[in-house]
Amino acid sequence: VPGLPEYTLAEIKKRSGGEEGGGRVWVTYGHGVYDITDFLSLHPGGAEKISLAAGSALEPYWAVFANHNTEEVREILEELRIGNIAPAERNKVIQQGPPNSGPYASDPQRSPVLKVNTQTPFNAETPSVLLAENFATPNDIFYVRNHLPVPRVNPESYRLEVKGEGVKTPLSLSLEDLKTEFPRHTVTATIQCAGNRRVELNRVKPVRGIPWTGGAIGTAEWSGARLRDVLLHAGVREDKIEHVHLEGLDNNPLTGERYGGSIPASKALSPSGDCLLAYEMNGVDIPPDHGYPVRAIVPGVVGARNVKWLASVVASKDEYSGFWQKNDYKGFSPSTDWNNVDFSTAPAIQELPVTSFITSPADESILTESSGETSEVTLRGIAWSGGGRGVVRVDVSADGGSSWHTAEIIAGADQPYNRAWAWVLWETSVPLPESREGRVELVCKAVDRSYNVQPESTGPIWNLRGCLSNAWHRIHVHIPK
Ligand code: MTE
Ligand code: MO
Repeated sequence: VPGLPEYTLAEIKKRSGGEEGGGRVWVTYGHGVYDITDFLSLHPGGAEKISLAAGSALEPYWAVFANHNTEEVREILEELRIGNIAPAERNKVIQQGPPNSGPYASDPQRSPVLKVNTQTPFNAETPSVLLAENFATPNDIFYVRNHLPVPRVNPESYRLEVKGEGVKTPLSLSLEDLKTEFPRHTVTATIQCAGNRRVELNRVKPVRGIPWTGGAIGTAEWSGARLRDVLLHAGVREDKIEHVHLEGLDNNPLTGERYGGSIPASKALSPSGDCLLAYEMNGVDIPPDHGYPVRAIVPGVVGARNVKWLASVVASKDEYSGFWQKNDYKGFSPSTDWNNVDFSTAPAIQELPVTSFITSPADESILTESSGETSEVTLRGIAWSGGGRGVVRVDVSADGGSSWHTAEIIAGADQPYNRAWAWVLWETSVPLPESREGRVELVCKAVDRSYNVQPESTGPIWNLRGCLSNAWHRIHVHIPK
């Protein structure tokens, strides 16, 4: 559109939100610049979701929420146009690129929708307000937890080694072998990082680790060969092994140490364990960040054992001896500190405990009179438990836990007994207390199939490494007087 003012990308960022922006929200689409401030409260998906794009391009959001890219939506947008992107900047890629040099230079491009914690290695989470938008998390916005540079693997020369004292016939499988010699099996499973919700522990006392909020969790439909089938094909000696090692191709550029871990042999071999050597994520090749061409899927087990870029599977009497199995990803008493911690005294985390999380409204958001939100509030979220236990109930309270409302499970309720690998999505409306103040606390807690419940507060589960943070989730909303 000629005749409109031109803005650089930096200016657009500056003018959007914050004090300098004077509370306005600008976004770009194509070459256009749009002031969407007055549209925020009209957005059918709620102001908090559209606000994620503030100061940046809409395309990456529309790539994951494809229902937006319609004539009608583009027309609404065009009415809000205030300018054009400066010509010199029009071809800037709307992805997050890796560094130009160094060990991380061949990392892939990523969607700017991801909330980045560290660039090298790349660690980024799904914005929590988007978590419960889809039962299967779109690949582009699935959280990424990398310890090392992403290995770039040639699918032609790729081999998966299956070996160890516990197999009679070691195998060296190509990607094609894996796809054609073993039945294809599909599992919908949630993966969660041991450190998800670590920030909540940090508020008690500082912990070491990436300060994940609630978005280091995601659900996908994974397809591949069953780990059990492959181990049986290799003539596994079931009674001779205790552990199955899973080692990745990614390695430390300085020490050469590879990422790896192990799982109990009983889990790997169980016909109802559903462990996969997966080559597809949500119906496409596993993307580079998530383990192309093959990753282990160990449903119900902490993210750390779902080893990506899988190089080898080793059947063994012993647990894997690498750093991430033996000296990390373990839980300790709140009184254990870095001076007295002895990692050999605690078992490696495998199955994760029950958790739940309110994804909407966003923490500290303001409820509006116009949307009828000030007498009751609609909450939405996710809940999940490890070990296939599944979630049987989610309770929500607007009065600090004196009274509870049981939420409706809106997706994922129907999962097999003891094989409920995926989260549930839930929703409920809760009346707000009569005598409410300006700021109201909303909490949720889930109950799993074993009737395990979440702890009420974070203090008693605090641990120096910030793992296993699963207390009642608490958010605050503001109600205008
Ligand atoms: N596998 C390899 N090879 N290297 C890694 O750094 N990170 C682990 C696990 N598998 C990791 C890995 C951790 S800690 C988690 S939480 C999950 O992968 C994250 O999987 P995602 O990046 O696909 O979400
Ligand atoms: Mo993790």
